[in-house]
Amino acid sequence: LTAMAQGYVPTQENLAEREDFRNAKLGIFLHWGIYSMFAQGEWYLQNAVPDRMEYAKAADAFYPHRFDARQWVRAIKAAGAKYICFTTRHHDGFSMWDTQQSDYNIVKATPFKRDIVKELADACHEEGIRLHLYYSHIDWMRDDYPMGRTGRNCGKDASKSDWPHYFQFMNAQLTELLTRYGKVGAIWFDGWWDHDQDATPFNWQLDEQYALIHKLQPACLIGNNHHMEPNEGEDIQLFERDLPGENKAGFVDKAAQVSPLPLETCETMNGMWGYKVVDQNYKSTNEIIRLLVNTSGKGANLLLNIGPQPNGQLPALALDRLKHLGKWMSTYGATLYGSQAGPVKPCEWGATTEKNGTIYAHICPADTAKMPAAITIPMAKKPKAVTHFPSGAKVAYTYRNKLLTIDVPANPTTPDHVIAIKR
Ligand code: FHN
Repeated sequence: LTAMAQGYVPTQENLAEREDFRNAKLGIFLHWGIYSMFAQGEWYLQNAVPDRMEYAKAADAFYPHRFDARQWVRAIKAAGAKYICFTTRHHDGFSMWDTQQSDYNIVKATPFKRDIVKELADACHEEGIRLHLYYSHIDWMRDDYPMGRTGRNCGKDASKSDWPHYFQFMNAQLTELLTRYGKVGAIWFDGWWDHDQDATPFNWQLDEQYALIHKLQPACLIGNNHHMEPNEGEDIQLFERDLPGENKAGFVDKAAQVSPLPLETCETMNGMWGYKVVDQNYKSTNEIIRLLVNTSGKGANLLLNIGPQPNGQLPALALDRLKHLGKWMSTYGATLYGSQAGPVKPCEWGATTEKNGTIYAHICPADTAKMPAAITIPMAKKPKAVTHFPSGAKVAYTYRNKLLTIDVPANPTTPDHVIAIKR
């Protein structure tokens, strides 16, 4: 790190924003771009197209006539999500706003000609939901981006790589994003890992880029999906497809240490981030609830992904999950929003959250056949009250040797059986 990044001191606004983000618990990730038209996920260019210029022609047919930002935002808000993270530009380099830095964008290159980021930002601000912007460090289209381990078979000319030019381009784009669309809750970077196998460490000049972002919007949080310890200047720590501290996804040799920064886990609703027509394998609402409870039980937020269709609509199954999740959150959200990780970390029977001196035990084993007869929670003192949530009915318990033991009904009727324990 250069001198500029050393000793990054977040401003008061930034710290307040971190708290706001920490309390949010649920966000919806949206991967949407011209790749949605090929309906094979957001990596289609890298995976299947030998000539990126042929791929780029798809822009001329992108006309998502059913796109309605307000409808998206309302459905997402009704699900209980407090923020949206939108792919302003993914690795295919296509910009979903009216950027002046390249003509390869939604307004200049498509017949649709509408600034998607603007419409989404306006809808988010109107509905009072945070807006986070995903921004790819990688670009499979531009020659000036110095190729890493991806984008090698799309017909790019490696001899034209020009990092200073590309860096300036990115910063000019980020400046647009942070000056034209009102408050941006976070910039969510992705792609650092493209150069993780370089013989000499690649210098992304993150310090300079982060300083620019914090100068333009001091409260704006920065996250970088690099699967490593946070760099100086980052305000949130991201875990893709892993709970904080896990390494099921196998991105690095060892699981990244969990930092004291606000935490976020991102995961897909089906299997793919971008729309994939054959991927209808959506997680059930109960699975999503369990995932959310487990992330909250780690003190993290869940950023749950949807890949909108090429016509601009959210897939019916995604809408169904949002609706059912919203129903559940309208009652149980109170046990998650503003909570911290509770004393029992995610385990076979579920997880615990804690808020205002009350522990919430969420009993929701993945395998309902493994419903425990009882759960135990370490507590220094006998609890003041143990009740069922939300009914408030008293629950029988024993307290011995600093251990609270609560019997669990054999067949709970809710996907997540919640007990409130007042310290
Ligand atoms: O390559 C991307 C992928 O397409 C997607 O955007 C995910 C989201 O976390 N991030 C990268 C893979 O780590």
